[in-house]
Amino acid sequence: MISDFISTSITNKKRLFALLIDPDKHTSESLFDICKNANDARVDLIFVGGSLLNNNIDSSIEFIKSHTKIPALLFPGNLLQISDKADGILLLSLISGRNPDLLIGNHVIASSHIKRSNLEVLPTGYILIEGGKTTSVEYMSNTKPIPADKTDIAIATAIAGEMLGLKYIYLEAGSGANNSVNLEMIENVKKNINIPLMVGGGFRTEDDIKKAVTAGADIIVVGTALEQKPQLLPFLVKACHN
Ligand code: 1GP
Repeated sequence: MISDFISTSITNKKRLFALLIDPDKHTSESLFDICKNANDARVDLIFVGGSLLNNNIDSSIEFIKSHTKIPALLFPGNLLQISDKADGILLLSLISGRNPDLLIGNHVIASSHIKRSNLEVLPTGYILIEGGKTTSVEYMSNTKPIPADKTDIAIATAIAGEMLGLKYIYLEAGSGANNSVNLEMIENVKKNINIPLMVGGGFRTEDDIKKAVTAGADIIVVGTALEQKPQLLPFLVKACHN
């Protein structure tokens, strides 16, 4: 089970690196390369998802699964991105927003389908934080992010998510954010919850990742920086693991 792998790693003080792959940003050649690099760099998890859906999600995941044994989790940007070819799904409830479809509506539509699949479900409180520009997730979700300096609201939102029974919290600055989630917010959210904390959006350097891990992130998610500079992957993974 992926959830066991995550909790055992965290118990052993190992932080995990999740590589975000947006199938729409890849050709089969670049997907092959990124899978090979992910194996070599010892990436822990692969998240698959994006804001749109141009490439077929089933075939993208089948391709990924045929080139790596790293667990592949759906990170669905919308209902079309559900595929039982993956190992699991981050079932995201956008708890920072007040869009009922993204809090519960889409989950109702997809629940029977997901239940019939073999997907392992990871119920995740998804918290969007202002990242210095309008990101795709903000625009597509039609929700307002929590302002970057409102740590108290982020903490209260994360606590509420945990109280509602969600098993993971994901602090998201948005793909390609100018500013990743600030360290004070990571540290204070982490102090106030007892479930694993994922953090993503705008990480570009080893230093960004080291600082986020030190502040309390259990799982670091990186996508855009590696689309732009795939050669960074081993260094970013190392920064997360050390
Ligand atoms: C986006 O948190 C992820 O949902 C990753 O963000 O693409 O900025 O790395 P980046």
